[in-house]
Amino acid sequence: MIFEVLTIFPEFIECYLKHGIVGRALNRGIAQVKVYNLRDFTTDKHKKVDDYPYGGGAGMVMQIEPFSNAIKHIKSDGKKRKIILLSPQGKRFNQELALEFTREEAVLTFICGRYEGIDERIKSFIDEEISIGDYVLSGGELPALVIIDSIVRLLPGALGDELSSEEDSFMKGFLDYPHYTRPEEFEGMRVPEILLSGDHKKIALWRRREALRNTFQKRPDLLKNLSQEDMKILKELCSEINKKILEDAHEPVNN
Ligand code: 9D3
Repeated sequence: MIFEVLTIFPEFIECYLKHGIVGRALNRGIAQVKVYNLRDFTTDKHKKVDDYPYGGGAGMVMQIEPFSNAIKHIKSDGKKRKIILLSPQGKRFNQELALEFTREEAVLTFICGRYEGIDERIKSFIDEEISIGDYVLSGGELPALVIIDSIVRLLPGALGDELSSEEDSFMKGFLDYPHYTRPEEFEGMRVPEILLSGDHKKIALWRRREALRNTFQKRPDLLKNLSQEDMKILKELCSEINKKILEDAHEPVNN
């Protein structure tokens, strides 16, 4: 899979992509990221990419010419591509969209803006507009990295043996279960006994239960289309929780 990023901060993109799972996947050739410096597509000696807004107001607006030059240059290889503008006004990115992009044949080209935004005429060059959520960032670079990271992890061979995507799909749509490593006891807090038992079936059931508990308590909006088995576990959890509430209500009060 081929990604391209057009930005005034190419080092920022390259730096992130060197490390971790994505860095390794790129080294293995599972995906490729080409980074383009917008300033290389300016024509004045100051490599200017922004100017004052027509109509006045605070801040600067990114000019259309460097983007136009860059996109024409990038497109000149004739490959099929999807040009994606990162913008707070875009369609909200999520895991489902990440999965859809893994099936994309075209090169994905991300356009990153800075300052107050890009001249509206950028719209004539783009195929999609994407946001990563409702919070204000300083530009499109982090969103481009977020999207590339989430897609590359899903590509076959990107996750090593230590992280099985089999497990990922087992827990798909749920929050995670709690994790523990050595020591067995830390400041009086013990690792749940079941995890030390070596009984893999019981451990799998416990993890599923705890994942369901986490999801039910923190993100009930994620609980839909539960299997019969999960529904049964959830009902047990609910009666356990209700039992605790009743017990607490019968505690003598201290007054
Ligand atoms: C403070 C400026 N804002 C006035 C209402 C508009 C604004 C312009 C440019 C807000 C953010 C940005 C820069 N952000 C992005 O380019 C961006 C972004 C984001 O800020 N949040 C979530 N997803 C994205 S994708 C691109």
